[in-house]
Amino acid sequence: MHAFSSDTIAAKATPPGKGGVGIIRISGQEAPKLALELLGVIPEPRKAMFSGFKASDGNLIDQGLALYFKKPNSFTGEDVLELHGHGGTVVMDLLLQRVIGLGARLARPGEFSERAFLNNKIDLAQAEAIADLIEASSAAAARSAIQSLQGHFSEEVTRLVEQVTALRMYVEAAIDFPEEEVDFLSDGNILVQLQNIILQLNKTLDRTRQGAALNEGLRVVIVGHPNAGKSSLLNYLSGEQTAIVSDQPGTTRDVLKEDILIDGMPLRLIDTAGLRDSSDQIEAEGVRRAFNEVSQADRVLLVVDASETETDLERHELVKKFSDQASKLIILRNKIDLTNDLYSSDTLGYPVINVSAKTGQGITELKEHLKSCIGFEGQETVYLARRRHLDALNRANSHFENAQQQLLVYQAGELVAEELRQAQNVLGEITGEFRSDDLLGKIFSTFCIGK
Ligand SMILES: Nc1nc2c(ncn2[C@@H]2O[C@H](COP(=O)(O)OP(=O)(O)OP(=O)(O)O)[C@@H](O)[C@H]2O)c(=O)[nH]1
Ligand SMILES: [Mg+2]
Repeated sequence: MHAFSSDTIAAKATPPGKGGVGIIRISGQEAPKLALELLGVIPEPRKAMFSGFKASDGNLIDQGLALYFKKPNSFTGEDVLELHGHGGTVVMDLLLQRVIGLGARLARPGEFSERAFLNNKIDLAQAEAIADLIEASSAAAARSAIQSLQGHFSEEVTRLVEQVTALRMYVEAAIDFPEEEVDFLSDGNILVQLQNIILQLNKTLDRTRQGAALNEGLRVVIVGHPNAGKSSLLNYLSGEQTAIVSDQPGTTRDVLKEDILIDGMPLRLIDTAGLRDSSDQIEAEGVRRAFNEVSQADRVLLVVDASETETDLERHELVKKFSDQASKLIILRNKIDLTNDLYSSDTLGYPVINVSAKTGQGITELKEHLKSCIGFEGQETVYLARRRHLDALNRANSHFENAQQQLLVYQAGELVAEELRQAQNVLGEITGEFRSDDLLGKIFSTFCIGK
């Protein structure tokens, strides 16, 4: 289905409804012939031409600007004709029907971008950035999307792929000359290069993680003992009474999700069942689900009671339990309105914020902290990315770590080469160099028509 098609495609590029101007975009080999029928001439490429748009009987459907791009110098890499007419629903429909009547067919969602990809005008991450720029829900997301669209993210990935390719060649050469293999593998050069790649990858991973959060919302899960005030916090942050709050421990059993914006930054808040050993089967299932959410979260808000002292926190059962999620953990001392014993622990190694889900004390600080987690409004360049990219980078990372182990522990050249080969493929999925039709279908079908 996504094999290259030679059909000429057409769609309205402007949004549905009325507007001052409406644009119909046509791409494919029939575009020049269509121009001749509709305008009477093939316009000079890249020059706006004012013209009538003719119906089959020679009468005008509309008049406006025509723009012609000759292949390969167009968005799709094919001959492209754009008709900028008046943006009325009926007149646009008539024009589109006329174009279809002349042999074009209606484009599928994302088909223009897909052709641009298949003709090597943009890579897959750039194509995704087009959709993400259009969908951007904040200025920061839009700024990052344009970074990705310009190819800065892809360039970093491509640089990594080049480094991996060079290293692979080096390792494979070593395997081909077995008498020298051991020397090759132990001369330290491979290890240095490998560690360098891992370092680079982790930098990219950091920015991609931020970009994915900016794009798809930071996943923030709220956990803690029963009655800590988790649901109250969800309600306070979302401004809605979504969750039931009561002084009965074990009130929340299901996982509750609420999408909110913090000053334009998208966030998915997840409230969970209070963590305790429970003989109640339903509650125990809720606890299991809470742990599952933690493993998928970008940030974990661990809500504790403000009456707990700093020493209590150091010994806190849940702080210990989540220590493997250390980089995600934020400790919230809730119900600070009852104690007013403010402190932020330096010894704990986690950010500690004093809050009250009742009075709202400390909530601004919490919001600022969450914004800074993903560099929202920060100075650093972030690429707008998707979970798909993040997943690929993570998988590449584990192949590199395996390669390092094969090298250091087993001196197994063949296995090092194999891990590098797999890492290279995984990285290639990001830019679409290594791809399946399934993946393309999944990505482009979520675009809207005309993109
Ligand atoms: N004074 C005060 N009371 C609070 C605060 N946050 C929550 N509470 C109260 O603490 C009790 C428990 O609140 P919930 O939000 O239901 O607690 P939870 O952590 O969701 O509890 P479970 O769902 O049972 O795990 C309720 O009576 C809340 O009104 C706070 O910041 N200050
Ligand atoms: Mg609750």
